[in-house]
Amino acid sequence: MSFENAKKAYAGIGADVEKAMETAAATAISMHCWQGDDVAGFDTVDGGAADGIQTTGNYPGRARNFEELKADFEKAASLIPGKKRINLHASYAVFAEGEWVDRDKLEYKHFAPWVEWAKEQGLAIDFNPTLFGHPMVKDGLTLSSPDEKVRRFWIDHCIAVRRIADRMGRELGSPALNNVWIPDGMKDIPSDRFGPRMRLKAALDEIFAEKLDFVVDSVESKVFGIGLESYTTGSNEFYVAYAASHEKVYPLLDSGHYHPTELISDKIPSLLCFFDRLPLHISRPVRWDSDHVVIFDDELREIMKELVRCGALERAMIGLDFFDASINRVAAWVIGTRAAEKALLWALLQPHEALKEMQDRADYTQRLMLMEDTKTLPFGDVWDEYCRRAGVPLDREWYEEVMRYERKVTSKR
Ligand code: RNT
Ligand code: ZN
Repeated sequence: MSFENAKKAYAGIGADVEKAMETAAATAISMHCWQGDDVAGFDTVDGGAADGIQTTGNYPGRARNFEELKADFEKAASLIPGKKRINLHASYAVFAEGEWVDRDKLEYKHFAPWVEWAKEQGLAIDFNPTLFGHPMVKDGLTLSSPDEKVRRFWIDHCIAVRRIADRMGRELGSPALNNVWIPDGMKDIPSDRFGPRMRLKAALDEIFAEKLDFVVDSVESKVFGIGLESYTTGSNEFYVAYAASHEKVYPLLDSGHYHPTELISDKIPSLLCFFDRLPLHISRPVRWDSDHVVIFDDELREIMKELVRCGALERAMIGLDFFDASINRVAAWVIGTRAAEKALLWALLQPHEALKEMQDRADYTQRLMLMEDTKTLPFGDVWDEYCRRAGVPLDREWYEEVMRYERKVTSKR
């Protein structure tokens, strides 16, 4: 009943609720595996989030291995509507009993168990080389290091990972996004900014040299990190220019990687003028790249609105990137991913055509009125119906299930 009323209310501003729900359900959101274990990974004892990224908090129950991470992910995914992918890092290699190889020697077989599981779950995979939390990060540097051995190790790692990503894409019938983020930078004022960037450029050329059809390559810039306050080798300009001058390499926008007043929602339409794909890491920076759990806030809605009004949902590769170790990790996944789904559906229900037309007529008064006055339309009723049709709990109804899981499973770890 309330859904039917909501449908009518939205029809009043020209929005088709049925179509919006269909489009939202068909748009994949890539859930990052690293929310489940504080970016620890399976391949090092004391690695994990390091080198410019940090998790804070010590909430009990983090996933410690492949079985636990899969189980937690499945629990979270079962409480979230919409189409999902899983985003893995190379540090999540699954080794046979007694086996271990370093990151430059990784092979497809170390990820075959993930692919088998993804097939069962009906998920496609995205992938990332892991250039942090490892002893070969020397003086905070990887691909831009002046040490040839260090560069070689990480180039070989990236080449190996890219091949694995290609095979994953083939196996699952959907190209894998393979995103390169490196921590390279300087705590204090550098005396050479050019040399490291030229080394990074040469390293990337080697990494991307092989033509692989089931990989979409991306490079992720960042303004600064803890311990890398003065300079970041992989800056925004560096990577946008790199991607623009290299076939099938894309700049990935992470919403936490810019100056605090700079928003990626404004960068989306700029990049869409030049790139046919647009990979994203949606995060929530609080004063810095803090990777807080994504919530239904203004910038999340603005990001989704841009994707919708630029007609770019099929070109975008929407991924999430947050990690909070201070609250229940399964709940964090559910809250953040549901918020992204919610914002996507919300964006699909806005009167974009009318608003654009008002802008073109310079009728800014009516534009502001309409933007503001659509905010209180009964969106909650549409979201509830969307969840019902997806067979997942409504808002506030999923929480008890996560608590039950905590009592039975994660608190016992
Ligand atoms: C770090 C980048 C990067 C990582 C993940 C784990 O600042 O955002 O994307 O968070 O790859
Ligand atoms: Zn990121």
